[in-house]
Amino acid sequence: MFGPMMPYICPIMLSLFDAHGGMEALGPGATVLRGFARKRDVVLLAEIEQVSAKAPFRHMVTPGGFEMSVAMTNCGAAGWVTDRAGYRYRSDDPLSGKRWPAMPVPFLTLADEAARAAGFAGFVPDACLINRYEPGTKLSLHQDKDEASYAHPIVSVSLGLSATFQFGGPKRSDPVRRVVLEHGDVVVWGGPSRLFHHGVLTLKSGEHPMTGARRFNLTLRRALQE
Ligand code: MD3
Ligand code: FE
Repeated sequence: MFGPMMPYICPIMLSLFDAHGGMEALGPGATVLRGFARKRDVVLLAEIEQVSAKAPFRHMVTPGGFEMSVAMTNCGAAGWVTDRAGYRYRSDDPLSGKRWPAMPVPFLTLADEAARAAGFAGFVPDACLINRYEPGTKLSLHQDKDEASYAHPIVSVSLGLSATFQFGGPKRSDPVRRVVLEHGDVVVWGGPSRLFHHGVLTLKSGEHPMTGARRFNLTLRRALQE
């Protein structure tokens, strides 16, 4: 069957590699897994819909009093919020007073598999911030430092319209790299990169077949305990 001239393609290796279009190192401990979530897009978008039916997307206010252009909601035991009192995690949604919707199992599975592929085995997030971008919205350069420990990686999942992501260094003034993140791309930020500055440039107008004129980003974090 597989004679000397017959190339053999191992189906197990194939199933591993078609899960993503490749891996790129972005920085120390930061890895892009191209297309890692693409095959799960229908399920992930349905879960976003379910979460936002219970905890609607809203524009939060920064401690300085500015309304964020990106709309946000959360699922999991802890949800990231901002208002005039500051940035923090809360176990309840300030809009309803109820706990955030539970973390969907497909989010947990994806977080674990992506973190493992990037070299961080056993990642169990307790917080998922869901960001919704529309054309004209952006996220200014910042650090993620509201979590109890920085020992865990962060897993970020891009869905819908592409965006240009900015990734700097430990100082705000460090030079930034720009990376285009497309539908299905997953980035794992751990090690030294965990505290690097990052942001998303103003979303350009466009239409995505599954999300219309929108980009969604899941940011899976371990916020509460070590
Ligand atoms: C790099 N969200 O919600 S996640 C955020 O596309 C946030 O919505 C972006 O930054 C978005 O805080 C990007 C990617 C990300 C998350 C955490 C990081 C990049 C990071 C921590 C350190 C370095
Ligand atoms: Fe961030």
